[in-house]
Amino acid sequence: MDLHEMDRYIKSIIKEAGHRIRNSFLSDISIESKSDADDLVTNIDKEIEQFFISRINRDFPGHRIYGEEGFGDDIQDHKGIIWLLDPIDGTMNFVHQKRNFAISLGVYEEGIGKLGYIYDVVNDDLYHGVLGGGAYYNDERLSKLKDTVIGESIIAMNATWAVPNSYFDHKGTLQLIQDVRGIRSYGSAALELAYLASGRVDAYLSMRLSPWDIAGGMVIAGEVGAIATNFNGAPANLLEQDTFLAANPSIHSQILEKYILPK
Ligand code: 2AM
Ligand code: CA
Ligand code: CA
Ligand code: CA
Repeated sequence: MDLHEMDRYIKSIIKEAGHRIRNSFLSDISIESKSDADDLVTNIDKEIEQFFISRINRDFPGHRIYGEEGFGDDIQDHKGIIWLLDPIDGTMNFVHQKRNFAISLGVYEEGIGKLGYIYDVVNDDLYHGVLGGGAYYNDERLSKLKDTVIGESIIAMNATWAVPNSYFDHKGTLQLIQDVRGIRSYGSAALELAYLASGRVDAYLSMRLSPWDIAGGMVIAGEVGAIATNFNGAPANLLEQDTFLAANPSIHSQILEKYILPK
């Protein structure tokens, strides 16, 4: 695959999708719940996923698509070229705030992330990464992450993980909150990874993310030296939902070992 040519193509369809999403603010959107009352999806999430799929199928026959809303392929393995797409990451923000959401896209070949994109639609800010070619914020090259320490770090984390939950002992995350400089919750995993890559936060963690939430961001964050694993320290497998920690390399293992406590 010609990464340079695909990069140009992807940027143009992402910008077109962003235009469609911004236009949707002018008309009524229909909102439904998925797994529970707070897990929202709109007709725009679905339409944008279908827009990408029709373009990719037309222009890259043979590539497969793994999208949150289920209009793509049934992906059970890493074979060939797979586009991992979240048409709107941060749907709750899209519905309630009309900002703080993103299009998230990663292109993987045989399980290896080659291209990654996170598009902050309302701010028209594009983060992207090319394997071996660097990470960029609106085409400005992002520098490698500089070493830090827990006490001077800002961690992005949903408050849900600091109260008793079924995944991990929340006493660990409570201690982390006390030890770091600050905590931020943006409500979009993709944006949180973009902020890690651009040095605005030093780590992002979640007990429950899906492949399309992290696929694009992993390529971008990887290019500036961030480390991304599940809570067992294993690489994210990108086939199913899992725990997730992406961090500045100087604090990644410390967060896992000291603050992520199994139940
Ligand atoms: P979404 O908006 O695409 O659904 C919010 O903290 C982050 O978690 C968002 O990236 C959101 O993605 C994701 N998220 C929301 N509900 C989720 C769920 N039930 N399972 C997994 N991820 C979820
Ligand atoms: Ca969703
Ligand atoms: Ca998502
Ligand atoms: Ca989504």
